[in-house]
Parts: sequence; C-alpha cells; structure tokens
Amino acid sequence: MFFAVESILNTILTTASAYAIIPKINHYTLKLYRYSVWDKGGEYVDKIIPRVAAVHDISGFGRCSLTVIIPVLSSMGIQVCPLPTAILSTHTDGYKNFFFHDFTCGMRGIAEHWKSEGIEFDCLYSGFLGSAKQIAIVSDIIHEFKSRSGTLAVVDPVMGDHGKLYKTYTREMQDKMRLLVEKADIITPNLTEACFLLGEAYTGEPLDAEVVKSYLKRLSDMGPESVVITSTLLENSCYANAAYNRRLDTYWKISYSCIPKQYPGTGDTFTSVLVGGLLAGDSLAAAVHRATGFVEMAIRETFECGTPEREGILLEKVLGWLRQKPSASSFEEF
Ligand code: PXL
Repeated sequence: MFFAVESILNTILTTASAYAIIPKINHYTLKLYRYSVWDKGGEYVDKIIPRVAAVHDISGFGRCSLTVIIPVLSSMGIQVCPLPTAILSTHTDGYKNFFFHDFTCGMRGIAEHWKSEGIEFDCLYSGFLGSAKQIAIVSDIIHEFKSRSGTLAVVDPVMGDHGKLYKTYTREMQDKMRLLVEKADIITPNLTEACFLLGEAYTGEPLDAEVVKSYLKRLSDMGPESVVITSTLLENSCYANAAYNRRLDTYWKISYSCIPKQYPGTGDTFTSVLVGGLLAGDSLAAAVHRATGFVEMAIRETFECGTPEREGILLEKVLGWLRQKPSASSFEEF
C-alpha cells in the first residue's frame, strides 16, 4: 500500500512538473521527493535530508577539501559522509614540509562497509586524490553506488592550478584522471585541469569564447553530461565560470569580478555549493550562478580582512549566507 502511495505521489509530481506547476523540478528533486515516504520494511524514513559521499582529503589547516566541503554542504541541509583519500597537516599550496598520509589502503574497506549496511547516496562527490591507485578505486565506488540507486556522480578532477600540478600529484595521476572523468555525470575542472585533461597548453592568456566552448564540448564527449570550467579568463578581461549540458546542448557563462588573490580551497567551495544547489533542485545554470556568487562574496569579504592567502577564505564569516534564499538567477547563454 505504501508503494502505491509512493507511485501516486510520483505520478502527481511528474505531471505537475510536465505542466510546469513546479517550475524548477528535475530528476534530482524527484528523487528527493520520492524519499519522504515509507520504506520497504514499513518504517517511516525521513530521507528529506539528501546524503553525499565526499571522497576528498582532510587537510587540518588551510581551509580546503573536507574542512570546507562538510560545513558548506551541512549549511545547505545536506548530510556529508566523508571517505578520506589522504590526511595532511595543511594543504600543499603555500606550505612546505607538510605531513602527508596517503589513505589508499582504507578506501575500499569504508565503501564495502557502507555497502554491507545498505547505505545509499544521492550524490558521490570526489576531489583531491592521494595516489594513482585511487582513480580505479573511486571509479569502482561510483559504478557500484550508481547502479544501486541512480546516484549523481560529481567528479572535481583536482590536479593543479595556474598551469602547474599540485606537489603530491604525478604524471600518472594526471593521465589516469581521464578514466575517472568518463564515469562522472558532472565535472568541475578549473582551466588548468581542463587543459591537462584535453592535452592543451595552459598559457594564462585570455581565451576566445569559442575556444572555451570547444573545451566544454570535448570534455563532455569524454563522458559527463555536464561540464563546468571554473576560472576562465575571456577576452575583454572578463572572468567567468563556463558550463555546458549535452542533453540541452546549451552553454552558459557566469561572469564574476576578479580580486587578484589566490585563496586555496575556492574550487572546493565552488563545487560544494554547486552540489548543494543541484540537490536542492537548481538547474545546472542556476547552481553555477549560486556557487559563483557565494565564492565571489566570500573572496571579497576575506580580501577586506587582509588575512594570508594560504589560510583560505574566511568561511566561518560567510557560511550563514548559504542559508539565505539565493538571489534571482541571471546567467547568459554564450
Ligand atoms: O583545494 C584543492 C586541494 C585539496 N587538497 C589539498 C590541496 C589542494 C590544493 O592545493 O593541496 C591537499
């Protein structure tokens, strides 16, 4: 009987969305609605809280990866289940002699236990990896959890910035990252990482919009339906995050004003807000807009405080903004 209720509920929601009664509905929101019902054992399961498995490192100091991802997604009403890839004393960008422990040995064990407990996720979200071997491990985890519950796979192919690989990354990791990208529904490389994946040279010079569009399309051809390239410099000194969705065959550009400071962890913050937006029912363009706006405000606030760049953005000061309703979305197709 409870399944009949679920099925009626879904029919109503699907019909409502077809007639645009619920304007922003997409398959992620339908999945969330479907969760607020009785489960097979006859127990009421409050699954309105979406659940994300976050496959990233934990760096104790410097505000990046899990120390950013957990507060951002929690503030957006999402449960975060960390699957650590490495443990570091600080991030690697701006610190020397940092402690680095590669956690490859523990990753399959954590995923196996989650599977044996029947734990499911609305989203698998990976980022900084600790070794080349982890690429196959994360691919397998995506494959297994996706086939069980249609989980959204978001891969941030973290590898480097400003044309250079991060200190713990190797050429092998750079080459194999393409194998992980193939498995993703959405990827969010910065321009350096997009160039690494495509085998293009990173020059730091402004790019023609048509070149950025061709990068987006070629990355999508590798597998992911949606691609977001962050931190692109277009002609006329315009900084923008650029996005493409293959099903809609549409490109978007969300411009922002650039403050000439390099705070580590802004990519992690960006993709986390994007994931939070998508799980709340945003379209891709609206989620990129929401994430761009948040990172832009956080950078401005941090810049005004004059704290060292390597300590990252002052997330604690700005986290509350994520609980506010986002401003009306404005994004351009290009
Ligand atoms: O924000 C990306 C990132 C994640 N994790 C570690 C890093 C970096 C970037 O420098 O060093 C450990």
